[in-house]
Amino acid sequence: MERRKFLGVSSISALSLIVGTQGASANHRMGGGGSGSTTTTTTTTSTSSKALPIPSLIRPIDRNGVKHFDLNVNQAQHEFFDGILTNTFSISSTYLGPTLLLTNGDNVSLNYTNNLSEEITMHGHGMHLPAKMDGTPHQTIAPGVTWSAQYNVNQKACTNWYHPHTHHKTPHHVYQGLAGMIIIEDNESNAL
Ligand SMILES: [Cu+2]
Repeated sequence: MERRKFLGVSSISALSLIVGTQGASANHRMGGGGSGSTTTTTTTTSTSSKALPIPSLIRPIDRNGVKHFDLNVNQAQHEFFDGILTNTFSISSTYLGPTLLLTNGDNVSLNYTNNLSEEITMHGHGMHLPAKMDGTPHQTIAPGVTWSAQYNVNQKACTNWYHPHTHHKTPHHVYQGLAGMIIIEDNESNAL
């Protein structure tokens, strides 16, 4: 029981650290400016005062026995620092995407709607599924199009993640915020 909870929470936290890392580097750059000419004692105040963001956990909508997750890929803005909006990509949020809770044996449909002005792909990292549902670099989702990864969940409890695999653009898309966790539960684990 504790193992599953630990794995789930630690993985979500690890993903959240992407936010923290991005924030820290931006803060570092911001902090470097304008400090050369002053001789007064300065109090270093960090603009990184926000709580660590944890992506929300969403449960699917059941349509005729298939569990649907509707995921909207958008351009967005996220307030990493108070009063400063940073342009991001997001999945039904302002940065990163929600955590999806699946159960072994589920029939699922992960419906990705690309509201960006450029093509993407969406890949289920660690998922055991048919190749055509994998979201490879060849399976592009054009702007304005919805692509659904539909399959039967057939693997033990584990923690995976989803992210783009767009040719030559995977890092850019992930850094911009296109990534989220997938948690699979089974009858040997405890649901969150
Ligand atoms: Cu991957």
